[in-house]
Order: sequence, then structure tokens, then C-alpha cells
Amino acid sequence: MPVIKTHNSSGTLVVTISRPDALNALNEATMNGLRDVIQEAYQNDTYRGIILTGDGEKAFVAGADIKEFTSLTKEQAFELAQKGQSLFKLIEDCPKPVIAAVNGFALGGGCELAMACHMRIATENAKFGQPEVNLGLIPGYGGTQRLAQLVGRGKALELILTGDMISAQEAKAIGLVNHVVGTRAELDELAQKIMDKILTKGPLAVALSIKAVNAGYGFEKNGYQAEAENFAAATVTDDFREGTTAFIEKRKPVFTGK
Ligand code: CO8
Repeated sequence: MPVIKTHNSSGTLVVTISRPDALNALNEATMNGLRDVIQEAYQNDTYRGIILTGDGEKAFVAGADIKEFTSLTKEQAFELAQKGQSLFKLIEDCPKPVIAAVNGFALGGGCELAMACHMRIATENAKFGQPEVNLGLIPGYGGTQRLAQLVGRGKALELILTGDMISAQEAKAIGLVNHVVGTRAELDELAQKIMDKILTKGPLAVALSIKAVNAGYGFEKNGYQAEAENFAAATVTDDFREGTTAFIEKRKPVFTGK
């Protein structure tokens, strides 16, 4: 199962993305599994909050599964981006608190997933980035919007245009991460400690706070549609074919701008 759920006595649903051989990359089955779990969390009163994490020490999520989208049509790419955007929006709008516990690489769709959560806690070894440009691509799961909201437009553009990976400490310094801890055990402990504190508050006040904060970042008012359109436009270029082929062949891409 690519999405594992466990439930503890405090009412926290721990959702673990588990595809260790692919650094927990988000393939279709994982995205579908994640949607099912989040929808269930909306409806099931046993679950009072969600901690979202990745299996193992190496990766939270290393992005969308690059091997799955090498031969998309523009229409399919647009639909896939919109589908992912709507799942991440479901997470962002969840009336129960959602904490990302980031244990390693949070890249591309993985960084976008962490940003859709209400807050982010990371281990020292975590690395954040939007490396899509290395593939001749742009972020497609809300990253162009949420990164700018969290760290400001200038820093967001620097990260998106260079594709650079940054450390957990750098991510904290720019406001992408709330807290950084040393080990995986400390990560789980702090995520639960913050969750437990939130769970002592009035659940309605928590839900209404999330709703009110999110209202200032309206899905309709922002550029999600433009992101999906430009993501789709990128997927039918020679550069995208070269970028993804080079990743799979483990070599540097040679881009031509076509
Ligand atoms: N997709 C598929 N497979 C992956 C991915 C990925 N994103 N990341 C890693 N893997 C696989 C590798 O191919 C490798 O598999 P194999 O053993 O079969 O060769 C395995 O995981 C281990 O990875 P590495 O050997 O590369 O491990 P390293 O420690 O050497 O490197 C890195 C780790 C730096 C994280 C490296 O794996 C990497 O650069 N990964 C890709 C990161 C990336 O570019 N992510 C962004 C993807 S694009 C994206 O997320 C767009 C979001 C919107 C999509 C919209 C949907 C259509």
C-alpha cells in the first residue's frame, strides 16, 4: 500500500506515503490513496487531526512520479495538474489540523504537498525545492502559488527558476518550515506535541481559523488555473522530453529551448 494510515489514542491520523524504492514519489495510486484517506478524515469524527509524513529517513516525497508522465498529451497534463491541485486544496481546506512531518527530500510535488499542509516540521536532513525546471517543466500542484505565499515572490522565483534544493535550516529562515529538529524520533514527537496542543482547543474554533486564514488565499483569485495551463504547455516541448529522458537515463539534460 503506497499510503499507510495509523490512528493513535489522541485522535491523530498519521498518514505515511510509502514507496521507498522511488523515494515516496507520488504516482497515480498514491495520489488516489491519499485522496481516499483525506476524504475519510473529513467524514470520520474519530480522526481529529492529521500528521502527514514519508516512510523512512531519506524522503518525505521526492516529487510526482517522473516515470509516469513522460508521454502525456497537453490535455492529459492539464487534467492531471488540476486533479493534483484539487487534492492538495482538499488538504489545505481540511477543517482538522494537518501537520507535515518532513523527513528528508521534499521536492517538486513533495514540497507542494508539504506546503498544502497547515504547518511544516522538518528534520535537519530534510531538503526542500521545486526542481521541475531541471526537467523542462514547471510546478503543477500549486507550488507556483503556495511557495510565493509562504516565502514571498522573489524567493519563490529564485527557488523555482534555479531548481535549487535548500536545507531545512534555510527553509526555516525563509518561512517555509516552522520548526527543525535533529532526528526522525524528535520529528514524530514534536509533530504529536503540537497536534496534542491544538486538540485541546475548541474544534470549531480550529476549523473556523483555518477557513478564515485560507479565505485570504482564495483558489479562484490566484493563479492555479494559469499554473495548470503552463504546466500542460511545458509537457509538450522538446525540452520536457529531454529533461525527463535525461532523468531516467541518469545524465545531464541538453535543452534547446524548443
Ligand atoms: N519520480 C520517480 N522516481 C523517482 C523520483 C521521482 N520524482 N525521485 C527519485 N526516484 C527514483 C529514482 O529514479 C531511483 O530509482 P532507481 O533506483 O530505479 O533508479 C530511486 O528513486 C532512488 O533515487 P536516486 O537513485 O536518484 O537517489 P539519490 O539519492 O541519488 O538522489 C534525488 C535523490 C536528488 C531526490 C533524486 O532522486 C532526484 O533528483 N529525484 C527527482 C526529484 C524531482 O525532480 N522531483 C520533481 C518531480 S516533477 C514534479 O514533482 C512535478 C509536480 C507536478 C506534477 C503534475 C503531474 C502531471
